[in-house]
Amino acid sequence: MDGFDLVVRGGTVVTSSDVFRADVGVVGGTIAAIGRDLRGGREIDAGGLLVLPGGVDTHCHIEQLQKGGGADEEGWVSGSTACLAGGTTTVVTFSTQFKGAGIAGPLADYRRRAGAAMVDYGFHQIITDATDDVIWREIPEAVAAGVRSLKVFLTYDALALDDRGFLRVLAAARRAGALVTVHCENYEAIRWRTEALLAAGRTAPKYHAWSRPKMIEREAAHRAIALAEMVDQPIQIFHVSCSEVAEEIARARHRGLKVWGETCPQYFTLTAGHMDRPGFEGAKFMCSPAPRDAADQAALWEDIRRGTLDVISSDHSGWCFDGPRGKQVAGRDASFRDIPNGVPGLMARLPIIFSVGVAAGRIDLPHFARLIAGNPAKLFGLAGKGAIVPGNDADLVLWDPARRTTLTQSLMQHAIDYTPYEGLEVTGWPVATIRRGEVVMRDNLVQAEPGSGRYLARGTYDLIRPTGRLPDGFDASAFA
Ligand code: DUC
Ligand code: ZN
Ligand code: ZN
Repeated sequence: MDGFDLVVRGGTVVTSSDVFRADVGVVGGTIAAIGRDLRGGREIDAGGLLVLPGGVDTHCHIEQLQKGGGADEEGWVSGSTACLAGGTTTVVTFSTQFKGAGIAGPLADYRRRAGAAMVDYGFHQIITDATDDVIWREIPEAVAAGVRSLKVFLTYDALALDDRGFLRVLAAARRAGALVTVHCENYEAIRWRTEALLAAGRTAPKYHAWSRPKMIEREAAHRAIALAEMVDQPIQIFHVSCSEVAEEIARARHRGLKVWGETCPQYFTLTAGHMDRPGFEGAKFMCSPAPRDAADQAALWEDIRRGTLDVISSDHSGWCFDGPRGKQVAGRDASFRDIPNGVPGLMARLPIIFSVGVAAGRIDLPHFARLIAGNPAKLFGLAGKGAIVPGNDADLVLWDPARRTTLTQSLMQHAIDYTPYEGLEVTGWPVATIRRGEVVMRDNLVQAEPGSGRYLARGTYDLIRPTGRLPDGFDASAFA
């Protein structure tokens, strides 16, 4: 067969279910055929390489607005560059609401800023203030504009919703037809332990983990699931750090609830011990929930294998280590309470998960493809993304499964000034990234036009339809 604009020839294609030798033919940026002996105007030799779906990162923070003004240090051009260099072609990032303000204004600002994107993108809307106007007018408008997921925080002074506020958001999402993602940690328990640690003079970065032990995450996940069950609203629990939380998800799923779980590379590679480095160095590894220990990592792999956790995102956060705006915003002697949470990982996500997952023999190739692309695309309604099938966008990564690389800051193409994975040796590396049929990265060199990324307005889809099971059969979301 000929007449393709582009043919990726002779690679080993990895779909969500199979692995086989084939050519991939592209017409007009879309996968037109998968087969043998395809011919096209341009051909790329993929002999000896895997052909993977372009990565879909449904939890990453790019150019997020800060309360005091300005945005965090990862902009759309640098963030997209890091994504494409690491094999990710689609992201869902965040629009934030500040308490006391609405969501339409910031969302318009995020849309404008994302005009520079070089990856395809969508937004989750963070809700921190469940006012009547936000709940009854602004959320439906945002969802109608294609922002089909909301994020709520159950902790953090500036972000946390109380249970009533959370219920109101769940109800609004149910009415509008949106997924709710949840940061699960118990706010009051963290406050109490933090007060105690600070009073005891335990202020170093390592005490971040002490301030939020696993039961704090588990309790919040249990509560989030119970409240979501009461409203009959599908949720995804973000950044699951330990099996205790996955157990809550498994139990919910067993009962037929629509509850999904995401985890991140940091929970397979970092431990609380990393935060115990001398001086302020431990701040580089500080994220929430906190990294746990080696036994927790092993248990988390079991949750991946069972399918309880079915998405691995980066949770990339835009805090530099040096300088006045990032980890040291409160000074180099700041207590753990005042150090911003989050680690960078846009570029490292696929190499790490391939290495510790596939190369280490823990998961097979289709499972890898589902975790980093297929499942997030399905769960978040990203039509045409996440899988190598005819009709989908031709988002592909040519992957050398044997190449060994030592991760180091000079390889990362993000704007952040460090990587928490410094010195980590990985097996498997992206050789080329193709976005909608265009080769946008080759041998670590990203060549894409700022503004060539597309906004993905997400329409309604079956997966997040409520189950129809309500306590007493009463749909409270119709009234409050
Ligand atoms: N939660 C996130 O989702 N991202 C960064 C920090 C945090 O606590
Ligand atoms: Zn979070
Ligand atoms: Zn996050």
